[in-house]
Amino acid sequence: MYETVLLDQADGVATVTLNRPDVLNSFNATLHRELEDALKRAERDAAVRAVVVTGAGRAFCAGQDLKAHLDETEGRSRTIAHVLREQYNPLILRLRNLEKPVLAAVNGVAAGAGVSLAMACDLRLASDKASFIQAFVGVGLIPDAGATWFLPRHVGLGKAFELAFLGDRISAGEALALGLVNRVVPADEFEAATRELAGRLARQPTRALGLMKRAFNRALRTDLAAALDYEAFLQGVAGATEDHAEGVAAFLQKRPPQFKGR
Ligand code: T3D
Repeated sequence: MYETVLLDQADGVATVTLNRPDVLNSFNATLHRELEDALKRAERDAAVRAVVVTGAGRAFCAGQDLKAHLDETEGRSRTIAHVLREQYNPLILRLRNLEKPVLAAVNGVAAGAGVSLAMACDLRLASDKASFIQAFVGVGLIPDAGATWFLPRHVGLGKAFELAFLGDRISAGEALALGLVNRVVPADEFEAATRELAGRLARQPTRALGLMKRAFNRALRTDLAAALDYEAFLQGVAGATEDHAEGVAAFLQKRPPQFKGR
């Protein structure tokens, strides 16, 4: 269906694989277009209740394709801003606003906007072969694709400065200690662990998870009173779902709930 993305769907999970392994799944315009389209499909398909973003081969994503960039654009300093506005920023916002759980399965190295992509997902599961680099400084750029927003929130301001200023490669274990990833698993268990976690997410009450995402997104930019008010509003929506009724019935009947995602 696509040239640079694989889209697979099973058991309520859509897996979107960046598929440019020869260039460590770095972004060109085609990958941007196809990734957007794949995410849009996953968002609209009611049978999809969790989304996994991962990379083919040994890398997760090495950020912007530094070779393709020169071929695809003219007038470089002007077009970097253009590429960010036209390609990266909509992608990051799509991920943050997608009202289904999105898991980054970080199979290998993530660099530059590749780290931003992982940070824009809701959860990050890393292989112990994964590593993370704020590679921007190495090419004289600033962290982008949301990195200035996500990174200090995940690791704190002091560590964000260190990672951004020095551009050092950190291991999956260090990323876990910093709170940049949720879990690290051995490489030979990574696919099974990804399937297991994504499957669990897909069996949760999907509407409630989507509303939680909306609430967290909003709470990051409001005060407590506004967050409380918005929680009350969204809880009214969650409370009217079939999954809420099922959760309460299952509790009272002392059985596991069977959520349907509606
Ligand atoms: O439009 C804009 O510019 C704005 C957006 C900017 C967002 C950004 O992401 S800026 C940051 C761009 N990314 C980088 O600077 C990372 C560049 N890559 C690396 O530093 C290293 O490749 C890694 C640390 C990620 C991995 O190192 P290693 O030693 O495991 O692999 P390698 O040998 O460097 O790379 C393997 C191949 O992938 C190699 O090709 P070759 O020599 O086998 O033909 C290499 O050139 C290619 N590759 C890796 N990263 C990129 C890439 N090709 C194009 N673009 C890349 N980003």
